[in-house]
Formats: sequence, structure tokens, C-alpha cells
Amino acid sequence: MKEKNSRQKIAKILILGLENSGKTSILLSLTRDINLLSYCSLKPTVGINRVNFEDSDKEFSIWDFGGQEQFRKDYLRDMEKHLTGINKLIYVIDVQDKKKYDLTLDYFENIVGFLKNVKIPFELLIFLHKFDPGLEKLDQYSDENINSNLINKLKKIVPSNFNSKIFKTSIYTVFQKVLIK
Ligand SMILES: Nc1nc2c(ncn2[C@@H]2O[C@H](COP(=O)(O)OP(=O)(O)O)[C@@H](O)[C@H]2O)c(=O)[nH]1
Ligand SMILES: [Mg+2]
Repeated sequence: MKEKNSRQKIAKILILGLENSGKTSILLSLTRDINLLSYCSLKPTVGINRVNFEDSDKEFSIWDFGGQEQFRKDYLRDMEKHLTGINKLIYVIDVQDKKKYDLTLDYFENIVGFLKNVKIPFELLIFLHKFDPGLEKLDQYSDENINSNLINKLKKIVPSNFNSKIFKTSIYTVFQKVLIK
């Protein structure tokens, strides 16, 4: 199919990560002006939640993958299909859930395995999420500890030719919508 002009191009963005890492909250932050209190009533996402939205001159299609264990296997099986035509993949890690660091790094490594076969240019954004204001003052979340426990391990997994960036994010700071554009 031919595009009439660039205005009509829809950016496809996938949000992946373990359950409870904050994917749906991030999606809401990106797509709506929403009161923080409404995040409290979020229910776990079942399956894939797809949202289309328009912002100034761009249109986005954002796919939020539930993340529960039984679905993660399905996603990986169909990952090639899901990755067709992607522009960005956002991988979300709950920095406050240290017990799940190994599990999330494992899932991430699996996804990167599929990303290696994607032929079109895309951006990989890694969100070290729930990095709430003040967290950096605690020793366990100091730059040094976050580097050795997460960032260095993530960098080992991501091939050097990937266009990737790592961010510390939180819904308790004004979410930088600019990150996804
Ligand atoms: N402290 C903190 N909690 C968050 C943040 N983002 C999301 N949450 C909470 O984490 C829980 C899971 O969020 P949700 O978006 O449903 O995660 P998902 O399962 O990955 O979609 C909810 O109770 C959210 O309110 C954040 O930046 N900081
Ligand atoms: Mg969700």
C-alpha cells in the first residue's frame, strides 16, 4: 500500500515488560491528561491492549502487552508478527522490584533475540521505571548500584549496532512525552 503523505504514517510502538512494571500507566501518561489518582484503580492488562492516538502532527498506535507469565510465552511465540513494522519498542522494568531483576533481564534478552531479525530501523527505549523522586538518595538506587545491577547487564544484552537509550522514569514526575517522538 502506498502512503499518500508522511502525515498519514502511523508510528507503531510496542510496550513490553513484566506484569506490574508500569506499562499501562506509561501508556495512559502518554495518551491522556490524566489525574494521578486514576492510576490507583488500574487492573492488570489481559492480553494486548492497543491504543491509537494523535498528537499535534503525528499518529501513534501503541501496543501494551499484558506481561503475565502465561501471556509472555504467547508473545514470544508470535513476536516476529508483533514486531512487523515497528518504529519503537519500549521495554519497562520496575526498578523497585529487585527480586524480579533476573526474570526481567531474561525476558528482555528473549525479545532482543527477535529484534535482531528486524530489518527496518527502529528505536529501543528501556525505561527503568518507578524511579520515583527521591529514590536516588537511597543507597540501593545510587548510580553505582543501578549501573552494576541493571544498566551494565542491559548493555551487555543489547547489540552495539542497535539504536537504544535507557531512561529513568516515574509517573510521579511529569512524564516526558517527548521521549517517544
Ligand atoms: N511508585 C510507582 N508506582 C507506579 C509507577 N507507575 C506505575 N505504578 C504502579 O504500579 C502498578 C502497576 O502498574 P500498571 O501500569 O498496571 O503495570 P503493568 O502491569 O505493567 O501494565 C500500579 O499500581 C501503578 O499505580 C511509578 O512510576 N511509580
Ligand atoms: Mg497493564
